[in-house]
Amino acid sequence: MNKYISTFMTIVAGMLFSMSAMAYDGSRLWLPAAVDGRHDVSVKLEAKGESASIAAQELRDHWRGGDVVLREKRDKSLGKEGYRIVPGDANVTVTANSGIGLLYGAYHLLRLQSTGATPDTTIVETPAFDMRVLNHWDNLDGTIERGYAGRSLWKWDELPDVISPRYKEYARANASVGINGVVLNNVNASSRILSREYLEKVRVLADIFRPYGIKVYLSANFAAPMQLDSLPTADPLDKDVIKWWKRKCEEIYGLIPDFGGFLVKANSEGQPGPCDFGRSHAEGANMMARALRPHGGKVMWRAFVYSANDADRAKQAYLEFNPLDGMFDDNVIVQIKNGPIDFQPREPFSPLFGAMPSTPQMAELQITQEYLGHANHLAYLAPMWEEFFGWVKPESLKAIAGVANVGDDDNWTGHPMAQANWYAFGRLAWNPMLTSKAIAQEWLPMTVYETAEIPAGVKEGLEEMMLVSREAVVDYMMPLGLHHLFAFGHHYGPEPWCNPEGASPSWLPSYYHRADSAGIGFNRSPAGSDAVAQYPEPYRTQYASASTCPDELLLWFHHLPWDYKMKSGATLWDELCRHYEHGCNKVSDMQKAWYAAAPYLDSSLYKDVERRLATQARDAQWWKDGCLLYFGEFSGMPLPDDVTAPVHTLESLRGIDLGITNYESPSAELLDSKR
Ligand code: BDP
Repeated sequence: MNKYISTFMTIVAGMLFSMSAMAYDGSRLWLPAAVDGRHDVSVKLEAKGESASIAAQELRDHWRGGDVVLREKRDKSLGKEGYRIVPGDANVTVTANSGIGLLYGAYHLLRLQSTGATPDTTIVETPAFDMRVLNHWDNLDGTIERGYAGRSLWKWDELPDVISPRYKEYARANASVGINGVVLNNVNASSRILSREYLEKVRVLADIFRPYGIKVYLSANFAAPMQLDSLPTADPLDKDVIKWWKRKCEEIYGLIPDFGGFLVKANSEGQPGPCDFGRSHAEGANMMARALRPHGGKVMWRAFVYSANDADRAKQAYLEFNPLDGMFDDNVIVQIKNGPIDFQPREPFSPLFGAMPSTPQMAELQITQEYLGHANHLAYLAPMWEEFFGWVKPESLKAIAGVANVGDDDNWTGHPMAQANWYAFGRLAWNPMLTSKAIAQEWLPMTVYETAEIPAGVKEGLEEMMLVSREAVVDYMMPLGLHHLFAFGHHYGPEPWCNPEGASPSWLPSYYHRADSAGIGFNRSPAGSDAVAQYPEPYRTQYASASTCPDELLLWFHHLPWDYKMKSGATLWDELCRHYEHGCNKVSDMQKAWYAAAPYLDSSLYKDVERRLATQARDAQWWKDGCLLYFGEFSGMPLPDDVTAPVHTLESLRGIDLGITNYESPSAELLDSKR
């Protein structure tokens, strides 16, 4: 062991110890704790600029592993943001083409330190995607659509004069995982964000984020010229409209020279768009792209559309966008949700991926847990994203976006364990080949363990708890390819029966589960809606027949009789019941793993997660009872012997109305009072 590594190891132990002495409020995230003033590391900075200075300061404050040289040096293979770390006997050298590359390299070193690893071989890293973006669904009034961690971080009323220290902390957290773009506002966008008044505020945030390598983007309302400046139309071919966007872009770039561009939700769920004026999505996107082009900006144009051009909503985005392939300007990127419906606990990949070979595409993942138990349920999402990258090759994508789960709660994400999803999104955006296990093994010791002495069994228990959590949610909410069984509006609990007056059919659970006395599931086979035809081979053939369709997607693609014989030999009904039971059991395993870790965790963290796991366990039972009692009325079959009896009645569950909005997670007290 060389001198450098041995110093490193002694110091790591000391640092982990000092970390344990700090009170936990979750605000530290996975980053090193505050400076303890006990270090004597020399950091030699051979680079200019603010990002490089931040890199040097981070290491001076937190690195305990020996002397470091940060050097800016031309090296084509590293690109704009990559870095090389070379450990030597006397010091470790980080090289990059830019200050931001050095900053990423510095965070890499700190990550190694916090996970107890040593930089003993050369490390070369470059990001898989140039754009790694967080989409905030934050409204200008401080609410967050589908946000469960308090109110918006952006204090619009105080900006531009009052600057919250959290803006910088937020930028630092993003840079530490390689996120380099932030869309500040909701896709259901208020035009006001493009007014001069708000752009002055946005400028302040952009200035704070810039040294951390983060570009600011804005969600733009397509009708902004009408709403802000009373133009009679927002027709993308109208010359005054074209001029309006051109001027608006000039104004924006005058304030924010490295502005990233626009994210646009057009002609979707009531938002205005080019189709209102008889124009196509491509005509709308290109008009905005041309206004941005002279300044180097991009348009992220969402493909989340489902106007009824087919009876099956799962086919609609493809039908609308596939014919537009090749018609978009090259600074437009079509942003596609991972699945064809809407961020369900499990969906197959959207067939639009790969179906527009001449159009840059990006994936939109949802970090906030709109459909996975809000801030009440522990659901580590990296396994879901790993599954997605198993289907959709990262090389086929130009960029990646995640709908943020961040708010102004002290711990940023509501559920303390949901920080792992923000972290995992960033890490996967940088390197989509990382396994969810490897990411959990980084995040846990950086964030959760209190001492280096955690026994191996307990540590593995916590890793397992995270790794099984998403599948547990799938099992107790909607296994075997079922989807959208949620309560109306807030999407929290089970309401497979829900049928409010005036709702669009494709917002109703019965549209998706199609349960009747003959069976359950959505027939998307060639004999049904034939959505399978939109998939490339080998998936098309595989999904088309129930006998080859994987169990976990079976009822997504097939409507099958209750006594259909599954691959296991059990009937569909029995297997469905067992999945619900299994999901509930997994939550109690998660509770046990957490309990076993108690002596090694900060007590307030322990109690917070323990309380949320208890809510999750009760919710899992609610889901199981609600779904099995309801579907049982159609199947007419009894629960198999190995599945425990419900504790609720269907009647009582049908009567539950949580009375919450799109902006909140129900409290444990509310849930207890309703069930
Ligand atoms: C759905 C949400 C809704 C969003 C919409 C979108 O329920 O609040 O506005 O997606 O992505 O998941 O535009």
